[in-house]
Amino acid sequence: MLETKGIPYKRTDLLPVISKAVLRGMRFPRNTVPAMKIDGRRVQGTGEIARELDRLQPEPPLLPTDPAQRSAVEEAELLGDQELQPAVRAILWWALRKDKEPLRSFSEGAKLGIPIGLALKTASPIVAASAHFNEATDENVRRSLAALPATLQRIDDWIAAGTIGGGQPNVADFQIAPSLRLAMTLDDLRPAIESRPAGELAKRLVPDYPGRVPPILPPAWLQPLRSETASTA
Ligand SMILES: N[C@@H](CCC(=O)N[C@@H](CS)C(=O)NCC(=O)O)C(=O)O
Repeated sequence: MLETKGIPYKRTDLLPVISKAVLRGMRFPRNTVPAMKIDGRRVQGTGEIARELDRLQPEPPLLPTDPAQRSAVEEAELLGDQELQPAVRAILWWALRKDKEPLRSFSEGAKLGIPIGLALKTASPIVAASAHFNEATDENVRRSLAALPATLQRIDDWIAAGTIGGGQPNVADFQIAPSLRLAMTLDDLRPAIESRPAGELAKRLVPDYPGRVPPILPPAWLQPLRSETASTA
């Protein structure tokens, strides 16, 4: 979003879980990333950051001014934040708890301030805690996978309607595309996403995304996505 506005910035990446303590230590009101200090103020969360950036520098807008367009974008934003992202996180942490080896691939290019090897040594408790915080239970992952085809269809429909996926990305694009891109790091999920409009949008907005998880999910759990790939082929 900062790049869209042409605002220069310095980025720091934080390890999951450790991020909570760091943000508290920096006196941010909540414990989630993204979190930004701008002109001495602390602004946190994709949505709040977008609205603050629009206030500081209105052009190009991250939220449409037309009321009907704005409420459509806000509906898409909500789905990205409340449905898509939690589902993808639960699936990813479930997979990483089964096999930690792919974690190394996610650290590529991270600006952590400590060596990657050292960071990876702390991985076990972080993966366990993240799996817990993100409700990476068998039941939740199965439910998330079953709900994914409908979520992807809603995203494709918003792209067709021009709510997201336009030439000028808005806050809903920025809320949705990174989660789609994260989902595409899983070999199990990528085929169901990459060739549809949602996948094209994710690749366009987030061309480089580190991380790759080889197939690991039980095939029966992936059935809802398989039939989806077949019916859209
Ligand atoms: N989509 C949310 C993301 C906020 C969020 O849930 N961030 C996660 C990471 S993606 C977080 O910091 N969780 C704390 C943790 O996992 O320790 C937003 O709009 O800001």
